[in-house]
Amino acid sequence: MIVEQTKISKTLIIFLEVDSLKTGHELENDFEEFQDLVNSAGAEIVGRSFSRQNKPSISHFISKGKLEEIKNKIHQTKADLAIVNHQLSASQGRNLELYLKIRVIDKTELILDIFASRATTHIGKLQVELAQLNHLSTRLIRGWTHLERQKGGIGLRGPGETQLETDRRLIGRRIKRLKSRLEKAHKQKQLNSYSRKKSRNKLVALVGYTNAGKTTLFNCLTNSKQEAEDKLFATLDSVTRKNIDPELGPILFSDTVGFISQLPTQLIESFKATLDELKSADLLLHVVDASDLDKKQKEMEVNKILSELDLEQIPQIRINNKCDLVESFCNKGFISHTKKEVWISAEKNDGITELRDLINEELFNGIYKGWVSLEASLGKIRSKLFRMGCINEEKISSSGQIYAHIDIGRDELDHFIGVNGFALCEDKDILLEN
Ligand SMILES: Nc1nc2c(ncn2[C@@H]2O[C@H](COP(=O)(O)OP(=O)(O)OP(=O)(O)O)[C@@H](O)[C@H]2O)c(=O)[nH]1
Ligand SMILES: [Mg+2]
Repeated sequence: MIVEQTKISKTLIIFLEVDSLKTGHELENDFEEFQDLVNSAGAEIVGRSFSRQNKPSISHFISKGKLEEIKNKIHQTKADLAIVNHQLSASQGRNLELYLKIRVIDKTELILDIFASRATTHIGKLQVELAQLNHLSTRLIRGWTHLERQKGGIGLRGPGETQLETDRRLIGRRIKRLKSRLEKAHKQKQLNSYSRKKSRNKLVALVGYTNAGKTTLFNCLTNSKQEAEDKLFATLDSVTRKNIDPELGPILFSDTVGFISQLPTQLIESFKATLDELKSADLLLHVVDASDLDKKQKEMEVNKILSELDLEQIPQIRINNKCDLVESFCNKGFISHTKKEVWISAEKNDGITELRDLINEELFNGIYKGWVSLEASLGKIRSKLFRMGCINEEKISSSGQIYAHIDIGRDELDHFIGVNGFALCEDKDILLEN
C-alpha cells in the first residue's frame, strides 16, 4: 500500500486520453479527478504527462514516441512510480515496467490501494483483500513473477511445479478462505438488530458519485457524526442509522461507498454483499454535486452502476446538493414533484425540510398528523403505536375512550383505519368529550 510505506512514492502521473470525443473541459475534469485519486493514495506527484492517442497500443498501451518522452521525464524527476489513468492488461503493465524501469500501476490498482487504506471494519477489510487477490490472480502471467522451477520431488517426473503455479494455488486457497469468512461475517450482520427491525422500518439508501456529499446529508438526517471529507472514497463501510426527526415516519438511512467511473469490477464483485443490502431499500436518494460541471456524466455513471447492481427499479429522489456553491441558484429547497427532485445544501442545512417532505410523500404517501380515538379494548394497537414512536400526546376520557395525537405515514395509517374501534377525530371532538 502506498500510504503505509514510510517512503512516499515520487509519482509520475500518466494521463492518456484515448476517447477523442471528449471536450476540453470534460478532459480537464477527468484529469482533476485522476489527480485527486493519486493524492488520496498519499503519493507525491513529481511530474505529469498528458497526451491524446487514437487507440491504445496492444503491447504497451502507450505509443512508442510518447514512451520515450515519459522515460526522459522519469529521469529528470527521479520518479519511482508511474500511475496510468486506464486499466492495463497484465502484459501491458509488465511491458511498461520493463521499458520504464520503475513500478507502474493502473487505475484499478490505484483505487484498490485507496480502498485498502480506508477500510476499517472487519467486513470492509475482507472485501478489499478479496478484490486485491482477485486482481492479483489476473496479473500472474509468465515473467510477471519469479519463474524459477521448483525441484520435482523424488519420484516426480517432469519439470516439477513452477513458482507461478504455486502462487496461483496459494492465492486460490486464500480467496476461497476469504469468501467463506465474508459469508460468515455477512450472515452475522444480517442478524443485527437493524435488519430485524427492518420489517417495521423503511430503508432509504444514499447513493451517488464519490464526494457528492452523501455522508454530510446522512449526518444531517440522522444526527450522526460520520466522517465527511473532501477526498475521494471517504466512506467505505456502509452505516445504517434511524432518523431522528419525529416528522419523518420510521426510517433507516443507509450511507454507502461512493461510485466512480470505471469502478474496478473486482471491487463491485467483492462489495456485492454490502451493495446487495441496497436491494432491500424502499427508496434511493441519488445525491448529485450540483456545482460539478461534469454532473451529467457522473449521474449517468451512477445510474449505470445501479443498473448493473439490479437497483434501477427502486424509486429514486434526485438530490441536487451543494447549491450554496451554485451562484445562479438561490431557490434552495425547491422541489420538482413531477421529476422527484430537490435542491439542497447539506452543509448549510438548506432545503432539508423540503427533502423530508418529499421522502414522506414518497414512502408513506404523506404524513397524517392529528388525533385518533381508540376504544379501550385496542391495547395492542396502542402499544404498537407507542413502539413506532408515533404518539405525541394522549388523553383518556371518563368513559375510558383513548385519544392519541399521532404522526404517522398515511400508508401505515390505512392498516389501522379498518380496525373496529379505531377512528380519526378532530380537535373539537376531544374538547367536547373532556
Ligand atoms: N459547499 C458545500 N460543500 C458540501 C456540501 N455537502 C458536502 N460538502 C462537502 O463535500 C465534501 C464531500 O462530502 P462527503 O459528505 O464526504 O461526500 P460523500 O458523497 O460521502 O463522499 P464519499 O464518501 O467519498 O463517497 C466534504 O468536504 C463536504 O464538506 C454542501 O452542501 N455544500
Ligand atoms: Mg461518504
